[in-house]
Amino acid sequence: MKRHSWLVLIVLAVWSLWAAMPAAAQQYKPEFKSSLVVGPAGPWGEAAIKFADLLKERTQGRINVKNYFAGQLFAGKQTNEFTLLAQGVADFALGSTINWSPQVKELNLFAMPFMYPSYKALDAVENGEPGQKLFKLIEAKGVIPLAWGENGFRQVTNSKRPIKGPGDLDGLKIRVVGSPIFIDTFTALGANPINMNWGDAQTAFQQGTVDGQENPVVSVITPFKLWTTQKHITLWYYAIDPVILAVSKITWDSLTPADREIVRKTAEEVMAWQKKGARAGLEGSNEAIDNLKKNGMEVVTLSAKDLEAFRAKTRPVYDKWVAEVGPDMVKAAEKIIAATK
Ligand code: X2X
Repeated sequence: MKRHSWLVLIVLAVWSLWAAMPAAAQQYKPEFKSSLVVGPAGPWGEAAIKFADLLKERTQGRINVKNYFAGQLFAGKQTNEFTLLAQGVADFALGSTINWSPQVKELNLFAMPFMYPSYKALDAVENGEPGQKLFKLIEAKGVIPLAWGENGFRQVTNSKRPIKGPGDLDGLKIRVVGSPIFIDTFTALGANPINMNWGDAQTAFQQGTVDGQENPVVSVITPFKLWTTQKHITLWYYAIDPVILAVSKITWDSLTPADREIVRKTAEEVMAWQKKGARAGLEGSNEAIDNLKKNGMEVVTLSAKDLEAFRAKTRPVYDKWVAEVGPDMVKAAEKIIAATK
């Protein structure tokens, strides 16, 4: 053999050894970016911190996740978060299904007005066939979902008046996420929905350019101290908002199988803890609601008859969105929910 061929052989041999070496021995990038709409306070942000800490510890620092809170990573619209994740601009995200529903329209299953009567119904849908199908749909778009978590049941607040029936929403400017089902729902209720990022909404409440908003009590209303701008809250449980901890497929593929296992297990563990946190003071206790009152909010609770009036007004929105989400998926969820009643 010529000297030249020997050289080629040696290079090939060294290269194949390197390629076969477990990636753990190779270097991952020094920082994995994780996106969040909210800040570090409350169960949502706290879970992101816990996830990053545990991953670092369990991988001896190989996987170093940095949380970019308050939408720092997407800069533009919060409804772009899923796209950034699919592109690998964000490695991880702990994101709301609402923000991802423009890209994965089946996720609107959780925003169908007045669909979920209880946590039990929600859990059954997430853990059942619809939940599994949603994870597959997300994965097909380049994002690996790791575990369900929760923002919570969304309640409406405003600075103007108590909302006891659909008529009370007439003309109120309500900030909503830029996901079309919310525009439809609030339009049907006679309100004036305004699409805005969560970060911008804080200024709008302070300046009074919008009157109200809708978000869960423990995960958002409390950590953001919305009582400083919003006097009234109505507990109407009109939509549920799961969050999902997910990783970009690009990032996932760069990890060793052993590290993937650590990531998945840690995500499941942290998100089970997160879900409990999102329900604390709401389920089996009134603590979270009492705390709103203590901070000066006036709380409206609704009778079954009051709720029916809201449901009737938004029925055409529900019917329209059955087609968007997919009739089979909605039917499967309706069946599961009926069985939990
Ligand atoms: O923007 C919102 O309302 C929030 C924080 O709940 C979501 O990210 C959907």
